[in-house]
Amino acid sequence: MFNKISVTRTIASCGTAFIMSTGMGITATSVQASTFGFADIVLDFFNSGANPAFPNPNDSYGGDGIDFPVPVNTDVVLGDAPTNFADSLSLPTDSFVIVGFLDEVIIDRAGNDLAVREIGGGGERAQVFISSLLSNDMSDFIFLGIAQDDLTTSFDLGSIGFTDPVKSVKIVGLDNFGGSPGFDLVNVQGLPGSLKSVPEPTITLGIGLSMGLMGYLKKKQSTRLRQAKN
Ligand SMILES: [Ca+2]
Ligand SMILES: [Ca+2]
Ligand SMILES: [Ca+2]
Repeated sequence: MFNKISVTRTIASCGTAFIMSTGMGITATSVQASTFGFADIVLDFFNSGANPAFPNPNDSYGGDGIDFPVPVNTDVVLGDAPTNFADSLSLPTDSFVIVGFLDEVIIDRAGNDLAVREIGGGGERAQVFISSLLSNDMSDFIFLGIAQDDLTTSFDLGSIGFTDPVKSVKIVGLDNFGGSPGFDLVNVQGLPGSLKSVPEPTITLGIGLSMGLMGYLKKKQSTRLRQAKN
């Protein structure tokens, strides 16, 4: 099934926060300010309940940079995490999160293209799947590789011959290891040499509108000048 999500965006304040709605029954669980090179939106999340302390499908837990396991918002995996005290979302066995890229796509260039960061060495592993669509339909995804614990695992799209631009990444936990059971996802990144920026529809529209308005004002001004001269 074709499951491309139609995305409409409204810049809520100063262009730093987005209100987003998606089609195809997908609820954007959270959105952060646009961050070039890093995932921008959580497209889907599922908690398997493999950790009995957090039994419900929507329970999201992980580390807040100090304590773990504690309830965290799924959007902790969005954007950059520049410090060692990064917050993280734990994915116990069969739990998953799908993140989307909005202001960039990731394309296959020489060497590694995409990176997944985990925090805390507990031997955790996770499967990484990619899609050229903004999608939460598993049939749109293809397996890329296994991400490891306590470091940034980098992947080469060329290793599976994937030549389309990547827009979504799905991470699936494989175990309940570690103090916060499961794979502790910090963030998902397109590596600098493999990024292609995508124009912001609303901003493009805004520029178009303001250019139109400027043209209108200029016209009005010249009409007024002409009238004054006459
Ligand atoms: Ca981004
Ligand atoms: Ca860990
Ligand atoms: Ca590559």
